[in-house]
Amino acid sequence: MQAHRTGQIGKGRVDVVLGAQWGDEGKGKLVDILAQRYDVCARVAGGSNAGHTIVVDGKKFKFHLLPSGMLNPNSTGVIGNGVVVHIPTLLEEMRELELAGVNFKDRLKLSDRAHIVFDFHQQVDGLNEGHLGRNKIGTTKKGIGPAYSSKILRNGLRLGDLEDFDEFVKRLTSLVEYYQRSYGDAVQIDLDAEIAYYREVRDQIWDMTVDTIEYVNTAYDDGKRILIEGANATMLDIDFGTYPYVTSSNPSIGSVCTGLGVAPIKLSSIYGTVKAYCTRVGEGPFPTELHDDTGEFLLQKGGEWGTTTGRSRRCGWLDIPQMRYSQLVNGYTALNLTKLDVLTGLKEVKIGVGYKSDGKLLAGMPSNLRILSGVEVEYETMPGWTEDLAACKKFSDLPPNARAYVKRVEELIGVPVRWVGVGAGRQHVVDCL
Ligand code: 2SA
Ligand code: GDP
Ligand code: MG
Repeated sequence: MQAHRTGQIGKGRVDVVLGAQWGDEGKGKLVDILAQRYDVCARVAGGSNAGHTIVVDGKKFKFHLLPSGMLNPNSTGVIGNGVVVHIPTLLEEMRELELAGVNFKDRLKLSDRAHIVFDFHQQVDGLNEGHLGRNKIGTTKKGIGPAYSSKILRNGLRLGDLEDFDEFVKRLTSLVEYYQRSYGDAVQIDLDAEIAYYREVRDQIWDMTVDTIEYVNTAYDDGKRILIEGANATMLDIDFGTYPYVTSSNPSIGSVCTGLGVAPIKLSSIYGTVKAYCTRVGEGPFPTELHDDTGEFLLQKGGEWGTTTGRSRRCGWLDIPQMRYSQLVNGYTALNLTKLDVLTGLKEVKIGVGYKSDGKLLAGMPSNLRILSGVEVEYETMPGWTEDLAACKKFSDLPPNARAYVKRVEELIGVPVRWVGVGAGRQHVVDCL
């Protein structure tokens, strides 16, 4: 019997890149850098809400559904069963990247178990944001919540359902009726046009659809190196994040197993990506948020606008209680500390080191948002630096105050910093090894 069928450790390797804060830490950039040395690059959760920007030789590439590792021509992209796929977005993203010179031929595998995001899921996402039944969350309106709702409610459709198209049409019709009953005239669905669209793209999608669980585990047994790209981040996790101001998936470590079908024993390194400061887009508590000139400085200098929606991101200081919680949940083996260059020019740099509520230091991350929103954050202040970091390659190349900042972050979180980001380009990275 083959090793993957018994769940035993084979010859391959599985490493993971996760977002450690509220997203947009720069996961895509690290995945792109690492992917040059991996055979397979996989997405395991979320959908086209994600936005990963990669800059190579000054040229910008934006990824939403496709794994960011696909710029490496030798790596195969996998969209795991835990991802929700909006097919028009996927095809458009492939088309744009093809125009930019990326070849997808035989390089993309879609899980037959991945659920489909329909246009009406996106419409409903917008309706829900308009206060139909809950508070505004500030979603990307990409249909993520409604598509995962269909999955959980068990009336969703999966890519594998495209195999028998007549059955697909029957189930799609029932799903549309369900939404029409639930939302009445507020949703506009042209069922015939939907069916015609899926009939047209069915073969193209079906050609890329496989049993990715078998594919990934066989690759592992064959000694292949697999890189998993997290989308979104721990504080947006439906279980661990600031619920209800979260996304509808599990962007933390658990989804690597449930969203791809890889056993935990096969995982090697877990890289947490953490921005040298902190940002959040959408609603919800953000204890170290800055509403002053420094916040504006970080927004402008960091170019903190959403990769998918263009919304401006809220900015604040690095939050250690949040990072300790993130470490607790994910067990990072090393950190990727990004955007250190953005702090250059600040006279002083602050780090949030403790949360106090009613004068008492809190031990963990409060689940109660009233408490989290009201915490008083204790800060440590460190001297800033003015030197340009762009050319730094080794830790010793960084100016002393920047080195002291990285060391203090490492000490406070208790995880070694392996990489430091010093610019948006693929070459702008310090490898601390
Ligand atoms: P959703 O659309 O249901 O997942 O939104 C729920 C919450 O999750 C947040 N969210 C994100 N936060 C940061 N970055 C994301 N991706 C894009 C990017 C965002 C953009 O890379 O910039 O372009 O605006 C992302 N996707 C979801 C969202 O803001 C809600 O708080
Ligand atoms: P992701 O969702 O975690 O992949 O991050 P995004 O791509 O949404 O946002 C990160 C932004 O910061 C992108 O525009 C990146 O090009 C940029 N970026 C990544 N790392 C660095 C860095 O070290 N320095 C600077 N200045 N920009 C960076
Ligand atoms: Mg992003």
